Parts: sequence; C-alpha cells; structure tokens
Amino acid sequence: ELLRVHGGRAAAAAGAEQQQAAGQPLTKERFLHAYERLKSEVLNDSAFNFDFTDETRQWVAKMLDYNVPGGKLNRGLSVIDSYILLREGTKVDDEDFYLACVLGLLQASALVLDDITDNAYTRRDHLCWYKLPTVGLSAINDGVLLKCHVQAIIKRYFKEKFYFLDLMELWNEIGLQTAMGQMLDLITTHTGAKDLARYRIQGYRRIVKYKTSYYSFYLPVACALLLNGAKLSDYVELKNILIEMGVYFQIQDDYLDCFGNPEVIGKVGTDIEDYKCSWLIVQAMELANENEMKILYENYGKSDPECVAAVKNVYKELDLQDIFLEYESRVYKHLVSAIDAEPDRAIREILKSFLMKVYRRKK
Ligand code: DMA
Ligand code: MG
Ligand code: MG
Ligand code: MG
Repeated sequence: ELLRVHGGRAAAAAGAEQQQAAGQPLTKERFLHAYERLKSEVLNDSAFNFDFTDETRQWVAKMLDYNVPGGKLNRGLSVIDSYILLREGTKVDDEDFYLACVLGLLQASALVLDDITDNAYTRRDHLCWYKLPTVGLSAINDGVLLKCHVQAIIKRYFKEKFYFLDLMELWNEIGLQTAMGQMLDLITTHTGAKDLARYRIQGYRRIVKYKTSYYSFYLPVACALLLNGAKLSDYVELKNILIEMGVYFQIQDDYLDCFGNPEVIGKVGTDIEDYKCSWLIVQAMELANENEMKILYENYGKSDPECVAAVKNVYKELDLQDIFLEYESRVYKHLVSAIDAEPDRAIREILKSFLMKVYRRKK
C-alpha cells in the first residue's frame, strides 16, 4: 500500500520533470512570477487608478507582500499539480498559473482575518499582520480587500471562458462555506465555555469540514477540473475523499498547535487559550478520568501560561501524542483504500500526490 501511494509522489515529480523538459521553469518560480504580475494588477486596478496616490499603492504593496507569498504555497501548488496530472504532463500556460495564484489571495484573506478572531500572535515566522502597530484593526479591511480582489481578478481573466459561471459559483459557494465554518469555529467556543464535555467529534468534524476542507482541498482540485473542461457534478466521490483529507489536515493543525515546534510551523499555538474545539480537547473529553477532567475544566480557555501548561500536562498523561499517531495511520489506510477504489487513474494520482504532501507533515 505504502509503495503504491508513493507512486503519487513519483508521478508529481515526473510532472515537474516533464515541465522542465518542455523548457518551462519550475513550478515555484513560475508561481512567484505570477504573483508579481498579480500584484501589479492589483496596484494598477484601472477602476481606481486615477485616484490612487503613491502612498496608497505602497500600503497595498506592503500588505500583499506581507500576507500573500510567504507560505508553503500548498493550495496554489495543488491546482497546478492537479492540472498537470489531469493533462498527463502537457503544458500549463501562464493563465492557469494565474488562477492558482489567486488561491493564494484567498488564503491570505482567510488567514489575516483568522488571526484577528483567534487572537493569534505570529504567522509564517512573523508577527501577524494585525499585530503590527501601524496596522491594527485596519487589517479587517485588508482581509476584505484581498477577498474582493479575488472576485475581480477571476472576472477579468476568465469571463470569456465557457466555464466562467461555474468557476464564479464555485468560488462564491466555497467562500460562503468557509465563512460559515469560521463562524461555527468561533461560536462553538461559547458552548465549550458553558460545558467542556459538549466538545464531541461530530461537532468537531462539522466545523473543520466547512472551515478547512472545502477551500483547502476541494477548491484547488475543482479549479483544475473546471480549467480542464470537466463537470463538477461528475465527481461526488472525489469531493468526499478530499473533504476527509481536509479533516485529517486540520487534525494535524490542531495537534501541531499544541505539540508542534513553533520554529517549524511558523506560528505559536493559541487553541487552549482560545477555548477552541480542538481535536485534542475532543479526545481528552473521551479519555480523562475524574481528576483529569477537573484539571481541564479549571484550566482550559485561560491565557495564563500555567493554565495552558496544566492542560498540556493532562494531554501528555492521556498519551494524546500516541493516539494522534494511531489516528494518523488509521486515516492514512482508510484514504489509501478509498483512493484505490477511484476508477479514474488521473484522479487517483491527484489524490495520492495530495495525501503524500500532508501525510506526517511537521509543518
Ligand atoms: C484554520 O483554522 C481555518 C481557516 C479558514 C484559516 P485555524 O485557526 O486552526 O488555523 P491556524 O492554526 O493556521 O490559525
Ligand atoms: Mg487561527
Ligand atoms: Mg481559526
Ligand atoms: Mg490551528
């Protein structure tokens, strides 16, 4: 099984080789190139151009550079990788790269806003945007601005394509799902604050399906499919597998929030302080004895470092690190067999390459 899934990585690598052989620069470089183009488009948006001063332009440029290109480029790269696999290695033109790059804008928008509502401190090895003294809560508007540019750019570049309406609908629908997921994530903390024991796996899965899976896993592949002329309603099972993979990805994110190395993940965890319905607290609610329960009830959701340490201590007593590793092998096996049941070879390759990218990630 392991060997077969590793084929996914080999296939992705083969895609990259084919690209290079075709005289195209490597994906990451093309990406940053597409980013520069995107940035100059945003800065020179003709709708506002005559009113924009250099000062305005500098602010937007700084905001984009701070928030868009610094990440792992996972979501954008996923569009390209999926597209290459669907096209069996034929050339990917600059426009396709462009749409992938727009995903980076959406991600930046989500993160800028998420850090405010999560009261986060660092992101991608730097202070969160809203934490900069010159920014503060005007970051809310920056987050909104990024999202508005997503719509504007898709319209400008794709309005002549036969799949334009499907593409717009897809992005709108997923924007709504993500915002609803973030809302669930935020308002569920009130439930937890009333009674921690109400944090259950079913409620957890609902939150992460909406806040993470749709835009991080389904959207990139759905974009690649549309660009390739496919009809999304033909790919229901694919969607289910991607959603499951997104849940796995968020469980890793929750695990790393507590047990990851901040130097590696580029951010300091805040889930315990924030009273979040994290995968870890959901597990703890199932496993804790009376004494451990008492400690969790007394210390969860408090910003005092001693309270955070007490919660982490219970997590360690409960062997949540081992339980996470067990979950990881279980979900991996489950995903591998779901992928193997997919009839379409290119789809199997896409899913395998995704799985290999997230499996046992440390950041
Ligand atoms: C991630 O949830 C979801 C979105 C839509 C950004 P999170 O707050 O756990 O993410 P992070 O740990 O990166 O702040
Ligand atoms: Mg967050
Ligand atoms: Mg959040
Ligand atoms: Mg997190």
